[in-house]
Amino acid sequence: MKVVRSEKHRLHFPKGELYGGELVRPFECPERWDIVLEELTKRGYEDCNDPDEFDVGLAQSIHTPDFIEFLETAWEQWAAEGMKGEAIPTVIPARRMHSNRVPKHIDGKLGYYCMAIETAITGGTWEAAKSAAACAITAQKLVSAGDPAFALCRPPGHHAGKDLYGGYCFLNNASLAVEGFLRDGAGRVALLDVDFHHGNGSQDIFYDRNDVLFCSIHGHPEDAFPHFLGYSDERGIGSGEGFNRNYPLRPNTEFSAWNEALQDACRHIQKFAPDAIVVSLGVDTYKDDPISFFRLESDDFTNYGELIGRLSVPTLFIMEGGYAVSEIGMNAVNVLDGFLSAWHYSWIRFILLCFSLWWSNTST
Ligand code: OKP
Ligand code: ZN
Repeated sequence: MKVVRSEKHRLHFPKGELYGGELVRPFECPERWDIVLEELTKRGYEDCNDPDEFDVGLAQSIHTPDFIEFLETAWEQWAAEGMKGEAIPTVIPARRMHSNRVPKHIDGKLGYYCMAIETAITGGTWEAAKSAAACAITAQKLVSAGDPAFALCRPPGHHAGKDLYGGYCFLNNASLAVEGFLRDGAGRVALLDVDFHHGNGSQDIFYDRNDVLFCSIHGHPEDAFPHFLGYSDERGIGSGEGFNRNYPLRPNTEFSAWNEALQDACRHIQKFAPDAIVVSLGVDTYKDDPISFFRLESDDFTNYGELIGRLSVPTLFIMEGGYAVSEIGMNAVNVLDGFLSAWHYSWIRFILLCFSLWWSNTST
């Protein structure tokens, strides 16, 4: 399995995240990336630094052009207004206000495009977001060429919608990869989101489509961020009906119950018979995650990686969340190790099957 990553992620690191009424050091920090890379190196994963260029055309097929332009210019506009801090909205189009007119002033624009205001935009944010998206697409190409891959994306992406940023996300890296697979000839792609938080952005992007099956296992929106999406009755719309599956789970969910949800998702993925699977890999399901409430242990990550590997479908892993920083490397790479053990095993089985067919042919 090859790893694609970019040092440019460091260009995005706001000083403040609005949390508990205070501006705290963001949970989504560069050390997360360092620790995952360190663990990958330790366990002998092949490192491909430097992704290809960011593909704007592809990005425009999942995000609106006005949103992309906003991300590109937000910091400039904010700075031009003489604002002293990092760019955070203060006004959001709530019920019965216009939510379809893009305001001219940057304060209005930020509110228009934002889904959660903990996420500040800084001078380096756009470059970093593009580099994460580029990693996802470069890794997708490796998978299309026949090898499983891991994109060590930072900032993450699954909360970013067609024209929404927030929840630490700007461009939806996993959805871009899905679109990349389809563009390169896949007929159907499954997007499996195992991050603790509901992938509202990915759901938004593919909600009316039947060529992408989206499955997400996450903290129940009654109890957890992003609070306004992720219920089990959200099943897709129009021809997308039945191609969106949410598994909201309650506080203190242990691996056994979590794994049942994953097994159900895997059954649906199998029935869907995708040409590729993209996994939104957040490891904030870990028991000691500081902002989440599931109870997975480090070994459980290996275990469910195997389950994904047994699907025997070309698979791309995209890094999303995980905020127990010192354990993020172990947990994320456990999933990859588990996947690879099952993946290799399924190839051995396949070769043995071919051999036994050949043997029974020649011996009769
Ligand atoms: C991004 B990803 C909890 C506040 C939650 C935002 C969390 C974004 C998670 N009190 N703040 O899905 O890991
Ligand atoms: Zn998360």
